[in-house]
Amino acid sequence: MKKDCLYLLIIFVLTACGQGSTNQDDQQDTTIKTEAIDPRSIPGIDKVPITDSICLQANDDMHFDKELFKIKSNQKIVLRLKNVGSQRGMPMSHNVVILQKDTDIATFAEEARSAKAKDYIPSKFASSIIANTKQVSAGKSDETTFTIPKAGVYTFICSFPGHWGSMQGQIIVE
Ligand SMILES: [Cu+2]
Repeated sequence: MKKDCLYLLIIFVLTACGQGSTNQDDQQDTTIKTEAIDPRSIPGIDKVPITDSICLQANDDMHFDKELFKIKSNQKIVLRLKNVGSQRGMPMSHNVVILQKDTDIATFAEEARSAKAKDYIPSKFASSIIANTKQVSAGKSDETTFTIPKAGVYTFICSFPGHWGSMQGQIIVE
């Protein structure tokens, strides 16, 4: 009789543990939003030189002129954006926002859409932003500096509504 009870207890504990770990896995799936990208898997990365200045141009076709950069960790980097779009017709403004590795880009961009008064920089996501330039209109430019302490692959986008899909690139930090 005693033995039976012990078996039952063991079965119960095993089942409980099993369920526990399943729940934990489910939770992990929803918390991790973006998988860590292996820098070696990025095409053309070998040919990108290490730089200490990220200089971008943005145009009316909603594209940056460059989309891949390589920098060193813990080094002061200059971030510069020039809007080379037309100053006639319907002028378009752009910015550059460098995001933390684990940022859900689509959610960030959606939040930015409603932050017009803040230059499309959503205050709710302040901790996800490593650096950003101002929104610059055609013919204008803006500059800032930043440092990234941790190696990895970081994404930058233009947070003007509807631009991030085509206006994005990656910074590989070594
Ligand atoms: Cu833009």
